[in-house]
Amino acid sequence: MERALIIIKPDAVQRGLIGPILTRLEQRGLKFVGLKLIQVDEALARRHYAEHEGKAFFESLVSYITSAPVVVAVVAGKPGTVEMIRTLVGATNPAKAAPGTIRGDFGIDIGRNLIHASDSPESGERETAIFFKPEELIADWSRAVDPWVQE
Ligand code: IDP
Ligand code: MG
Repeated sequence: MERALIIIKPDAVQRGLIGPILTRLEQRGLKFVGLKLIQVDEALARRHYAEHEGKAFFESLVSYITSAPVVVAVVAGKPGTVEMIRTLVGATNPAKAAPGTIRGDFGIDIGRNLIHASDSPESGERETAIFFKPEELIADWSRAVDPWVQE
């Protein structure tokens, strides 16, 4: 199984896009194993985005992600799930993201790109552990619809 951490970022929460963005993931057939509304503090933001420390946009990224509540979620699925979610999310810069992707349908600015999704299974594990305690995840629930989504 692979897991991806999803963050519905402050701009999307403020714009009333929690539902539409979750729907994109849900209607694809993806399965949530964790979901909550939180306020990210500076320490958490710096930890999550540690790979970008020192880049020109880093400080504005920290202030963006801490500027209002976010929804964090964990999606689990078979190998390839993380890559599939990245395709669904679209290019980092919404101005260049393909129509039909979340960023390509809802955004226009790289500094307000609505959603985070883990970029590899390894990142998915690292980021899930940053945002969720093990007891907050429901790893083993089964959906009645599963056999209709996956052969
Ligand atoms: P990703 O979210 O598509 O994985 P990353 O390159 O990992 O993109 O960058 C992390 C986040 O940092 C982006 O989602 C975006 O919010 C922000 N960011 C990246 N590049 C820029 C930039 O050039 N200007 C402003 N913000 C940026
Ligand atoms: Mg990234």
